[in-house]
Amino acid sequence: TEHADESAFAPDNGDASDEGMTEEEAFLAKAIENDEADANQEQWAALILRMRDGISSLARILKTIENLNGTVAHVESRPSKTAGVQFDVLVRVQMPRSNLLHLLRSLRQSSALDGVSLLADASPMPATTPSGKASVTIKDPWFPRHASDLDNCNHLMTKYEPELDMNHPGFADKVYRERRRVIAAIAFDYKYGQPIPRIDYTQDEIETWTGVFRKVLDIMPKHACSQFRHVFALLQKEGIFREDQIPQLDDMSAFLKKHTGFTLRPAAGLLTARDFLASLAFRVFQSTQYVRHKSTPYHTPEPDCIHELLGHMPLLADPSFAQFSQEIGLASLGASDAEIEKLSTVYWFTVEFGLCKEDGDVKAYGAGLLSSYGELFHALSDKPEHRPFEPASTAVQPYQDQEYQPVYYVAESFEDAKEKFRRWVSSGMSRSFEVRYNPHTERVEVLDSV
Ligand code: HBI
Ligand code: FE
Repeated sequence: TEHADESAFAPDNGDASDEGMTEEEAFLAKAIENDEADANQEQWAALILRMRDGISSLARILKTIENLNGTVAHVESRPSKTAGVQFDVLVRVQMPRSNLLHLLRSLRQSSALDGVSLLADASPMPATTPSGKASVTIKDPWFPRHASDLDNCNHLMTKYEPELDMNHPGFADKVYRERRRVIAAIAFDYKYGQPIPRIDYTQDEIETWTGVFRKVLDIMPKHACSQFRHVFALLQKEGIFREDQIPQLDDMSAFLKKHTGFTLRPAAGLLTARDFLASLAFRVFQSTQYVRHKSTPYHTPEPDCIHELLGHMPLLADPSFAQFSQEIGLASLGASDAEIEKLSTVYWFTVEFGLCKEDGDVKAYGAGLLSSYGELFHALSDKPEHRPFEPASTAVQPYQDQEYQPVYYVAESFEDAKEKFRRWVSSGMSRSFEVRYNPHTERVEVLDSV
């Protein structure tokens, strides 16, 4: 699966003072000169690439690394604070020393880059925090303590970026990629407390929305759980859900706030599980704002705002479901990587693909089912297996993100799922403290246990 959450980005103080060879690079060059035999030795290194415009040239750089017999272990991007640089991209590689030196020299000549830093001798995965604070032990992990700390929780998984994934439906579409870049910039610039900028959606984008909206209207009466249908009707009544208009995140956020205190933040794409789950602890949902490529209106390899709005938002306005979501978020704060993986899996089989009982029938409540026609009918057919939701076993069930699931979990109710989840968390997590959310201060309080 996909998680490599710990970031090795150093604090970004905005100064890119990179004149000529760095100390590490000089050291590397000398080591190779002095000892020819050493040139083929495999070396771990972390590079920080300062991309001038967009991350599209990253694909080419990664290809170069591959050609130089390098192995890319980790890629991470974040918006840069340096003027004239759009993104800082951290790339952790393992490659022969001489090739590494060669790579550095050619990167330094690249017009796409404003500079490269080499963090030599980076071990495969050093313990640092998303905020780049000094190395920490598992007992003292960094995690957001206040809703405003989520400004630092916007690390993207690069798995499905249209600029990097050749199979992405938007890969070859320049106009689409530019649109994505503009909308992603809004998310990267966003700070806690600001209104979410409105997007003037194009006719093409609205058409894609209309198509999916109609399908949801079509399947909902028979297959969606009652809570989903209830909120959906409210959203229609308030004019937020209409077939001829894509809802603005800011309006949706205000609606959710009234019902459950949930609010939205704009997200640039698929976030790391750790960042995404952490926001749920604050009743914040990080939602994408772009629309899938028009060539694949009923399928998207990554979340888009149609999926978030139609699939996720209705239930975030349901008190019981909102609380269940927040519990998953709270459990993720300070969790180990292995625990984050388990929590993601629980999230996957509940919030994304969950089924529940209702008056003797099985209904869908998962966003991935309610916003995707095909999988919904598969899930409710007799092909896949239905099992009762049980966090301990659900958490270790392998899942599919390319094809339909072979197994779905059926909850008795949101209340029951929440109770079971709570019990599982209190019996099985490794952390030595408990957390409690204070809604008045929007702060997570840490309670030492034992
Ligand atoms: N990022 N923007 C965004 N939207 C999601 O729905 C999302 C995410 N990152 C991870 C994720 N969902 C889940 O698959 C779990 O890994 C938590
Ligand atoms: Fe989703």
